Amino acid sequence: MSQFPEITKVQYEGPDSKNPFAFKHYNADEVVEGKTMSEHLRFGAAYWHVMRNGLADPFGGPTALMPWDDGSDSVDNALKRADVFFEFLDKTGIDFWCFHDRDVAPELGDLAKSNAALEKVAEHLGQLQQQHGKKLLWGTACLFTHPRYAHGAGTSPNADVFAYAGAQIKAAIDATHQLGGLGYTFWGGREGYGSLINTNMKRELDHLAALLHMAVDYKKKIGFEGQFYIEPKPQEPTTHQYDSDAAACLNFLQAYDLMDHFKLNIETNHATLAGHTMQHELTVAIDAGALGSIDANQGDTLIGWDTDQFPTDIYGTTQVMLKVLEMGGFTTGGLNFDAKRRRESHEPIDLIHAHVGGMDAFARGLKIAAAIRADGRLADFVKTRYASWDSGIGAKVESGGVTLEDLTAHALSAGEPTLDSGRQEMLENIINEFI
Ligand code: XUL
Ligand code: CO
Repeated sequence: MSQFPEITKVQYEGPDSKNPFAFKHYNADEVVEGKTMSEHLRFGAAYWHVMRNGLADPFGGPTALMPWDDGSDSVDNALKRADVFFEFLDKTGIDFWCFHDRDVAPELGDLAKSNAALEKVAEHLGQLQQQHGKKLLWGTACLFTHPRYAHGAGTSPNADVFAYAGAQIKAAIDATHQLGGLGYTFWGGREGYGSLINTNMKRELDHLAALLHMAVDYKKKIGFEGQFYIEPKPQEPTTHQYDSDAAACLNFLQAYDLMDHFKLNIETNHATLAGHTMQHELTVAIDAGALGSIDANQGDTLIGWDTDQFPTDIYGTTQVMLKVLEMGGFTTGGLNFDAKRRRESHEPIDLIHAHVGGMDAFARGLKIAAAIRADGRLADFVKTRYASWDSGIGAKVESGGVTLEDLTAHALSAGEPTLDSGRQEMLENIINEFI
């Protein structure tokens, strides 16, 4: 029985369409800069938001209607949910998906039972993937919901909890591998602290690195070729999370000799919480050769928490797509909608509206970004702004070997530098020409 009977499959109808169930901009097979839109955008749906998010908030319980869900923690219920999820992927035309172990299968009385449940559900998910022609973008382990992880998982002061987390990661990597996952994400929901009064930060970080090295070893051992990602977030749930932003993650990876094995999964709302723009976070990751994937959403600048809204801001999606195109596109990664409906949008069909809007916003961002690149004025301006580094003293500094004495000799002969305008407003106007 269909759970989204209002629609068959969302189709592209073009910008003039008034059909709420049609794409106005996302035309999967349309070619932009030599690739189709679906190849560029690689949309993913988050199992935890689509199937498991009841839309509760700190002041009130769940509102989401899920007529397919009997509310039990049974494997049977988990199997039925999976069927609905793949109907949803078909109808929206989303090619990829992401999951936590505990989204897809229940946590049962003990680890062995939970592992068995995950294996059973993963088998069914594998069949559904085949039938529906969908791919797993990444899997992950939920190491933050259960009370045992209250003090952390890989950074818990309790070694037994650390071991439990390792066991859960092993099983989640197994499931991801079995499902042909293109990646595996580590988001350290509880990897941080509430207060330094009771925290040994150095030991906690050493332990986290040890756990990640074990994951790298295990991945090699079983022949899992998916990309490992770390997802930065500065706070919430903990006061300070160790993977606070892209730069902190890169520093951690470098300090513990993990750079070769990880890329970053950057989320827009997490950038906002870190006090950075998404553009900043993407640039930091790309410049280190480490942008792997994106959790596509947006925050509310009027609320200081992780609201995980669907991306609708065209300016924002344009900035993201400018960066993705500049990088040469995704390889293993994609745009995973780590986004939830508002608590008031409680009907199943709102899931469709939300994703259609996010897909269209990114399709527009892609087209606008491609037009800005074809125009070339922005890139030319930046190139010219740095022209003094292409010859003379600038080129010598870049190729190395220049001393402070050399700089002094140059400054003495060149005299007071003349500065060109940064023309920020003119460049902002150019972007608006295309939006
Ligand atoms: C939490 C968050 C997670 C990760 C996966 O803010 O973004 O859903 O993406 O654990
Ligand atoms: Co996320």
